[in-house]
Amino acid sequence: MRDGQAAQSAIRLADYRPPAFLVDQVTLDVDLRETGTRVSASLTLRRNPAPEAEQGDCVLDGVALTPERIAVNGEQLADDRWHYDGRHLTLRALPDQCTLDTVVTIAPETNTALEGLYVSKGMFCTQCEAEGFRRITFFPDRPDVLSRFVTTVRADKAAFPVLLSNGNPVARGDEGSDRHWVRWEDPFPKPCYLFALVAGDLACLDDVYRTGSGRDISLQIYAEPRDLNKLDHAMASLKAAMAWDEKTYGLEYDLDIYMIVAVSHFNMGAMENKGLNIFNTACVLAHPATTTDAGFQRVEAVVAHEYFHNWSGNRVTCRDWFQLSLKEGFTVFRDQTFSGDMNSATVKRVEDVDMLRAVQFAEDRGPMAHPVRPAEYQKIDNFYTVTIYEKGAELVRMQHELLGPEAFRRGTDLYFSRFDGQAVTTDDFVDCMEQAGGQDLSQFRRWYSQAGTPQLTVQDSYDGTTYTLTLKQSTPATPGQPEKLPLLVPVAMALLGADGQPLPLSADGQTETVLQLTEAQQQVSFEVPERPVPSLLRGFSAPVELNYDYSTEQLRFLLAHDTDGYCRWDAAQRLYHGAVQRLLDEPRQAEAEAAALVPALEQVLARAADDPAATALLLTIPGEVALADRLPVLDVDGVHEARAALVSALGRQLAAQWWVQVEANETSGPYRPAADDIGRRSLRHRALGYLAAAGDKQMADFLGDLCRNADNMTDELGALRLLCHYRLAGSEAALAAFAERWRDEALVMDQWFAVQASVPGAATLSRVEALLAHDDFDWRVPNRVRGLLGTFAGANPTALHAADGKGYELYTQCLARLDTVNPQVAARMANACARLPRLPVPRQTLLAQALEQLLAGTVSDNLREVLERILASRD
Ligand code: B3K
Ligand code: ZN
Repeated sequence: MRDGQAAQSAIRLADYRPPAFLVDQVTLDVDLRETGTRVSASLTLRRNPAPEAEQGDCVLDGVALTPERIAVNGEQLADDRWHYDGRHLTLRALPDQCTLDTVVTIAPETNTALEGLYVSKGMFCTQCEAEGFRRITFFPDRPDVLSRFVTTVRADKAAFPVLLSNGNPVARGDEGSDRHWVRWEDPFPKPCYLFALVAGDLACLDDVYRTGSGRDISLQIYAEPRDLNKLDHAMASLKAAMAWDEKTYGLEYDLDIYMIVAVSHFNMGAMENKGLNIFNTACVLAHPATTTDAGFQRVEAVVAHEYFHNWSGNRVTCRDWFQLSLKEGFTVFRDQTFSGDMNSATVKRVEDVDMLRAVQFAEDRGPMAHPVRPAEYQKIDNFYTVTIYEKGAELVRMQHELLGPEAFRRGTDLYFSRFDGQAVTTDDFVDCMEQAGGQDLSQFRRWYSQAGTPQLTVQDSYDGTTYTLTLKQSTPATPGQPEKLPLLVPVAMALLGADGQPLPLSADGQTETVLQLTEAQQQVSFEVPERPVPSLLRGFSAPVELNYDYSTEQLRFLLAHDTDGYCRWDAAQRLYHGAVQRLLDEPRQAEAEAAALVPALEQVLARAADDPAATALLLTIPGEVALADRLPVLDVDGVHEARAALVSALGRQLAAQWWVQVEANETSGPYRPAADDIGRRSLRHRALGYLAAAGDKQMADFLGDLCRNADNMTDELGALRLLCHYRLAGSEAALAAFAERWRDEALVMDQWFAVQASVPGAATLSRVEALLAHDDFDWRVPNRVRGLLGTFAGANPTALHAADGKGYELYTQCLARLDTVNPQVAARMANACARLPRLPVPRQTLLAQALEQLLAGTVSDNLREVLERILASRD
């Protein structure tokens, strides 16, 4: 086992106790060197007076540090007063108040795990959440220790002209002729996971934001000089997010300076370090020539997300990592609402729900299922999941809906004022909502502790005057949680009459209501003059799986008439699922299934100009992974064939209309990442996709031209993807030309790797192997690894699950290699195997063998936790 330690045992929420020692003040001095970087730290320690706090020695975290000096109140500590085992520094008989001085050396230059201090393309940067600060210096590395930081950064002047840390710069100076230093002071006490440091040769885009109260904030976005022209969108997004948070939550920025730095080696999207966000280049750089529409929208969302953390996360932080969703679920809810307000709220809602249902529901069904507030974990890095983030956001959304916007805002005001400067829990958040809304949310709290996707089964009857709905809820067992209790499930609904209009549900004429389901089974009745079509779970009012036996006619009716954008989209999804399901039994019926869909889709297309973005979503057939997830046993090949046949038949039968959309949605003028243009491009590419699937003879030329001549990356990459996916004439030449054009743009090349890894079929395995050996493939760059291996393992079922097990061999070999470089990314990528128990034999046996073999070798704690959970899920 690496790390030279026994397997990590579980950490439990039930064992939480406040820390034995608090740190009021931290003075850091970081002397950056090519080798032998030295960190001097001075901590003002104070024994925690809280009676329930841990007792005994002062134990600080510290991983891979080489101690050079340990002194208390200025005196070197005798050898028998301290012990360092490579993970913890134990200090014996420490006075209740003292100053601890430590000096350690660290090796950022060899840090490929990208936790703590590391080097990315010649610049120093940090990633401390969740437990990276312990790789920089000795410290109680837990979020409930809040300290004031003063940080001095020293480095070579020519190689690292820019030296940054949290807060405000307060002093700077030279050190001899070739080195310099800058001192930063952060006035806000913070947990050490929000510490950041950057040193590099960086260009900066400067701007100023004037807050509602009239303060001028200096905004600075740093990147490599060559990327200076790709920062405008991030800056505009940041200013929009600052204004939105003032308007929507009454929250203003607090420091005088807000900095963002783009780095190319980064384990996830971005990090909200106080006053000094560090971003994956993929989430900050944007330029029409190199960035797709989705990329532009991602930059806007992530810039906003990290900015919103300044209050939801930084000013009010988490007591322990079990409370991670306190900051992440709430902040995702905030960024989702922001993006909806900036673009189309309906389109954003559908995209978010689509992702939640495809990815989070799958997580809930598999071995990694866990509650929004987990009760235990081994490696917290493995719990930055869609459950914590996206399901957590749904829990906040439900509270917003249950309370209504005004009471919710009173609740957030109370939360931020009551807990400012504190480290708190999800229960503290719900307490504020309960108080502000005057509602008892005790049953609602079960959503935080109970894992799994609730099943909501609805039946109805009509006796000529009374329409009765019977609603049942149950949550399936998940690992470690065999029994589940009923939840408070808000079910927004309407009843549509034969003319497509919603019927009044009560004497006051109201046409939509929110049922609050609290029992395992409940009935509700409405007096209505005709048998209605129910429009259920409007806006996706709760993260549940709705089982109602809609007839095909009812679904077509909802698709044509429902005014709720989510329900319309869901009706289309149900129609597609139904068609694919039937094709699995009757593979030759694709033309007939398509023909049955055509009238409904023609209606959708007739209204396309009203909302191209929503139309594109309505016309999107679920992907292979989502389709297969509906089946008890994963039929990878069957789903691929059925889906491909249906798309191709729809392509042929609606060919004329697809061409109309291709013409009608060509955007004119220079590229704009604005919602209306983005919508038109997405509908146009949807239409092109159908035509390519149909084998339209003009497609190879049309797409080849588009790929060559496009003035924006959305068109260029969209065309390349279709050329490759359908292996059209000219696809290899297009790939070669694309690589030639974009060889120096890393983010574009990530897409070039991804496109090739996504081509369905076992033949892609040899392509992936070849790309692993490509000069531009680099195991140390997570974006590149995600582009190639993440796409192959996560989005290409017919390659990963190739019948002879070759996909599993390649994949587990890659995981083993990646784990030696970057355990966090390896563990995340291993989640692609979580569907193991639903694979048919012999695939299940082949994958299990490959995983067991991997586990038998040397693996990190991160990867081991995931592999063990997956293997244990097999019956
Ligand atoms: N808080 C960070 C995530 C840190 C992940 C550490 N493994 C980004 C975010 O959610 O804003
Ligand atoms: Zn976040």
